[in-house]
Amino acid sequence: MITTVATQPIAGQKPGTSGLRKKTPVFMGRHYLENFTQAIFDVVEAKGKTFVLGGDGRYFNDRAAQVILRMAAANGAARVIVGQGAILSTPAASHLIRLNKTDGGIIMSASHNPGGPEEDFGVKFNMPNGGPAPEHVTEAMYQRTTELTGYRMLEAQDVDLNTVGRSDLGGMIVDVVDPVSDYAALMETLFDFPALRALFAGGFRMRMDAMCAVTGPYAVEILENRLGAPKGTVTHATPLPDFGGMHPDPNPTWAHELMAEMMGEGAPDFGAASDGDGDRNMVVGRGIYVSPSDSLAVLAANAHLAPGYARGLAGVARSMPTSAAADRVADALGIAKFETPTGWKFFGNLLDAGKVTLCGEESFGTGSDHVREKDGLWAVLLWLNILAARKQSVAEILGDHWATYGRNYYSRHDFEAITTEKADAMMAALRDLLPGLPGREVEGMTITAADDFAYTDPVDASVSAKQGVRILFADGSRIVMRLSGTGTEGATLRVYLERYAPGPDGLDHDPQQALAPVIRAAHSLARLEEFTGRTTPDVVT
Ligand code: G16
Repeated sequence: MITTVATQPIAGQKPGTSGLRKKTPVFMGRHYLENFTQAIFDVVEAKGKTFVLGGDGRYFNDRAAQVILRMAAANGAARVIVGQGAILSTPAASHLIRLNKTDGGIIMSASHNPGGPEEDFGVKFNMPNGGPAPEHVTEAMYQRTTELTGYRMLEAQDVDLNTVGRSDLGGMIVDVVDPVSDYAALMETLFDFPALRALFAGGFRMRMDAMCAVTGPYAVEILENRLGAPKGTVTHATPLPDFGGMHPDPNPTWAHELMAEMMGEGAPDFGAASDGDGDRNMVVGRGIYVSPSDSLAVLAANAHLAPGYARGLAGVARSMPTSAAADRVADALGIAKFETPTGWKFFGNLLDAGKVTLCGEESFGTGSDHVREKDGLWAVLLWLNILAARKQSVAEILGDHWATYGRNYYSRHDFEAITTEKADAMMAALRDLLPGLPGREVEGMTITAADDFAYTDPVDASVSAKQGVRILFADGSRIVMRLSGTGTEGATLRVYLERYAPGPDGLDHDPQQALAPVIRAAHSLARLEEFTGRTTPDVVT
């Protein structure tokens, strides 16, 4: 039986950089998930449609899946394809949406944010192209949450999501599918699996830290079962509702176990980590960390070595705060380059229009036109394919890259859980300062331009304003500051720092030292300590 449950609008159901993310108890609160889900189904007009559903397995994932399924049936959806156990990595969900030509999908994840009864939960909608809903769609969903008076619910028992197969839920088809197999098959079409098998057979050693999150089953199947990497290559391989207490954010701070191993005696040849929902990646060589901005540039310069990209790239896109290292490769290759706001959703139009093949972000995201999300394991496999083809170490490949293109020293400093008012006041003061900055000298560097980044989408001409403050210097250095759109507690200030060394000298400094004057300039221009009371970042990438 279908009932309409009376409800009232709940304040604050506004999706951020990537869907709606809140503390788990908030999501589990009365009507909270139901209201947002109804808003999604109203905006996408669920009747008669087919959707994909899955999540990263965090606490409340299984219960939320049952609620969303009952509401999908009550709203007249024709069919929902669900990952077994309600599990799907974000890139695998994107692939299933595309493969089955569905009308979109709902992904339950708060990505790299910790999971558990007191941690974070999230829900986002992906479009029929497999990519995150663009701003005008998420805005419409938000508007709908402000006027809801009821939601539609089917009264029914739980669907068995643990067994692959088809069932009926109030007239709606539920297809439970293996979460890994279609994704693994896609990877086989892009990369030289025989060469990768030969690499591992030759004694190549790798460590992949799945951080007790969703990538475990995908990495075990592909790296260990299909490519023959030794058992145990993937660590923390079983997804757990609380990620085993880990903070599943693959950066040097949170993936410290992997970092310690890769920097230590007898380190493996290659290390990698992925995040809660499997779309982020961190890549580490023996004794050398690869910044995400450099990773994108190296992948762009070498992608043609993998079969799926042998025909070359149409173009490369990066988010504005990402370093310009990839731009230098695009210029050298004579291909298009694009600079978008933070958020994978901004790459969708460029990918759909065939303007770019590779995309990347400083926030440990890299991907290509194979899906419409960033893809952690894909990036790891592309690196492996390049290592197999070039027969060099990660350090040698990076060294060659910098010698060819120069080095964009880069780091991001995060200041977390600042009171929202203080962070807003600091950003407002900084914005007021911008018009007067060009020509001013700070730390021996001259400011040439300062603005608040605005983006006009080259495909649909939509404009996104206030996407981050940029301060550019005459020597190519750059400061970017913006507030995170994915946090769930107060404000997170992100300070992005960049300095270019043309080479061939000055390429092997410690990034924090090379960036020291830029860091000091950022703190003084933003009056960071005065506004926030902070002097040292919580996370350095
Ligand atoms: C999301 C977005 C990314 C973005 C990142 C950080 O990643 O998909 O495009 O770069 O958040 O955003 P912010 O700086 O606003 O916190 P994920 O992996 O969390 O979905």
